[in-house]
Amino acid sequence: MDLEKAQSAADGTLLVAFHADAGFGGTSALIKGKDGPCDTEGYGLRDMGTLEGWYYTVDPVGMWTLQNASSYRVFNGCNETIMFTAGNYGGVSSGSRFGDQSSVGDPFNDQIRSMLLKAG
Ligand SMILES: [Ca+2]
Repeated sequence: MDLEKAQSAADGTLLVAFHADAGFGGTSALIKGKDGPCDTEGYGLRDMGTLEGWYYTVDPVGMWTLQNASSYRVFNGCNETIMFTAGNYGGVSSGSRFGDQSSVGDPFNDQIRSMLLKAG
């Protein structure tokens, strides 16, 4: 991460923290939004393989955490989330989940590839 991106990440609003293990364990990746807390329109993580255009910080293990996410916590109004097993909101949809998810369960375990987040 270059300095400019790091500064931007520091200024963003924390939306979601993904963890590699269930129960909010293992390595984590923090995703931050450019437009403040979640509202009813919310945010979309279209491609969790690249997160192009997003502010984010990850541990030294890097993007691996996102591809192996097994739990996540939500912040700043992003109470409602919908997971997808393919990019661009394709594949299997989880339907609306509310609040922190200590275990995303199959078929989403290690397979979240895109996500919608909003105020629910
Ligand atoms: Ca995992």
